[in-house]
Amino acid sequence: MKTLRLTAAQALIEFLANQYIERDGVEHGFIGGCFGIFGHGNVGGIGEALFERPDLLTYYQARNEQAMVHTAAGYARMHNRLGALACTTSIGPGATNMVTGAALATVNRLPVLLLPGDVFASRRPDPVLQQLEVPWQGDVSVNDCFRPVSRYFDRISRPEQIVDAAMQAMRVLSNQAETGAVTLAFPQDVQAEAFECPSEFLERRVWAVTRPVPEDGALREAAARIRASNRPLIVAGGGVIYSEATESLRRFVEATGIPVGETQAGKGSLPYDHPSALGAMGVTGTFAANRVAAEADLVIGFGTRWSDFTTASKTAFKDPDVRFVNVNVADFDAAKHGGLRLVGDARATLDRLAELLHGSSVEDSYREQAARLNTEWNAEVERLYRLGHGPLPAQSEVIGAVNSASEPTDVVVCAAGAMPGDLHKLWRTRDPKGYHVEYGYSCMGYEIAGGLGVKMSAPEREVYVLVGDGSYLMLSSEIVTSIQEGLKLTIVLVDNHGFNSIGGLSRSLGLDGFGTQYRYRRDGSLGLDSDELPPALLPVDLAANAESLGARVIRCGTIDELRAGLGDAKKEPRTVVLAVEVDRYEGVPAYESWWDVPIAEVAEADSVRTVRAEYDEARQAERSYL
Ligand SMILES: Cc1ncc(C[n+]2csc(CCOP(=O)(O)OP(=O)(O)O)c2C)c(N)n1
Ligand SMILES: [Mg+2]
Repeated sequence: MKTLRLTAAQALIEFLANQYIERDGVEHGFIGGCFGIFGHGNVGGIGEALFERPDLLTYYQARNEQAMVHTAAGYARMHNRLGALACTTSIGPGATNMVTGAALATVNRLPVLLLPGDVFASRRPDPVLQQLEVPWQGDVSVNDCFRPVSRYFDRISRPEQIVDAAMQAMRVLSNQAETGAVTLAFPQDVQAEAFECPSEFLERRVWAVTRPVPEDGALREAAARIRASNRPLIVAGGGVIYSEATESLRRFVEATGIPVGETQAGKGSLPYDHPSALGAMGVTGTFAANRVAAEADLVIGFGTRWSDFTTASKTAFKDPDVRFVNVNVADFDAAKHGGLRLVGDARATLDRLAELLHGSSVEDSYREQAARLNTEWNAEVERLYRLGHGPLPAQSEVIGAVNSASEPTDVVVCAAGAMPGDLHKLWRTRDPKGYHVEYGYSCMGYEIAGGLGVKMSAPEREVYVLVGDGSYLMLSSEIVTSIQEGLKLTIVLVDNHGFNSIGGLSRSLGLDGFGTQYRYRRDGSLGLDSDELPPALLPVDLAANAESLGARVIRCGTIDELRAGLGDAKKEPRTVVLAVEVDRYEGVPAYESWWDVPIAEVAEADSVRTVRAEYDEARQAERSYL
């Protein structure tokens, strides 16, 4: 066997540069680069390997380790999971900063390769700077925090272990059912240690992504149930988009007349104006989708993990005899709600089901109901886009302005706050990759960092990042990376002086917005929404902050100014931040849905006791689908 004498880090970097992925006969390089922040735990190991061979993987410098994992997640999602980034950190805080990013990637089933540095495998300098010692367990390091949030975890305690670990890492990253964060904890001494690396390890390797089809019996049973159903409903999740099944879905829907509701990750499965498109499903859903769901007798989930937002905390489907058919590459998700399990790729399964259902269609009246609801919903969107609210505009008008300014193939990115719900309802999606709201982990701070990953993945598209002031304050540092790399983002900073979404939730729970605004402490209190004195708002100027990071800033006082600013932003080559203030109290309503958020069972305040009584009542509708 031919070998080369390489450090473990050099071998890994060369291996990663030679990994390819193939689906439908098309091959791509899999690892698009390596993000990193160096410290003593990786600078001489992976840092040296990247320094020595810049031809293998491009090194990208991040500002924050959590952010760079978000960037990797955004990149992977935009690549429909057929591309990924590696992330290298030092030991200790640099490593644990990635834990939140790892959880986000795993929740959203997105491949990211994490390479946290780890304490010396030799243990000779123990405790090394930043080592956490566990007095009763000698083999623990902070990197054990990655175990529950990773789909694959290994610690490389000898250099030759990198060979098998890297192969397993690729197996999981490229597996559509198993993918998520893959963590190879890499002790700082082992990274730099040389070994005889088999040259075959470094050869070009292609990982095939197949399109598995469920077994025939299950397919026939599903087709029989669909034929027997009077009011079937499709719920399209992220799996439809990742499998590039949107065309197959359109054909299937046009042939069968079955209407479609979309999850956050599945939004864009059908264009918004398709007559069978009911739009967003569940807590943040449209009246169109929620009305049809309430009466559906058969629910066919394609590539969804059935979060509480989709099922409206298990109240959305009200027919006592409703049954589920679950098409999913992951058996785990296919088994939910006692559904008929169709374990397979969304596109291949849709095409097979279309053959089996040839000539079968729902009643015309049901088809027409969906088309009518689509039109009625569209009118509601138009109303909310053009409220003309003042003196401060409503958030729905901001969304309308951005939607009108954007091209169909541009991408809107968001993650947390009141905007994801409003976008889910109101954004008119015209392209399967045009909508990118991270709502699996709904992580404040994903927006700008994730948007950067989207832009890296699709530089030809404009990327519109919608970010609240709370999320901006939590993590906006990757504006600097966007400037450094010439990756333009159009960031719309929607300021309402605090946590509007949670403020609304707080008020609905009888808590008067407690602790959700950015105010000075006055008379010992941070203030409540019903205070008589006007709020003493903190003098935070986020636009000035963005400017100081190198972005072009446009301050917009009105929706007309925002529209003009969005026009100017298109001509700007670097990252632009459009700052706009919105009315905290002018929200988009919920449409015939419910979300289970518990409130205190015993309380002094009448407002809380009233809400608790309503909660106990509403909870009666929550059911198991078994
Ligand atoms: C990291 C993280 N911490 C806390 C939360 C809970 N949370 C959800 S939305 C929100 C407020 C977001 O504020 P902002 O970005 O200003 O958006 P707004 O609610 O004002 O629309 C909070 C605290 C979260 N989703 N993510
Ligand atoms: Mg806010």
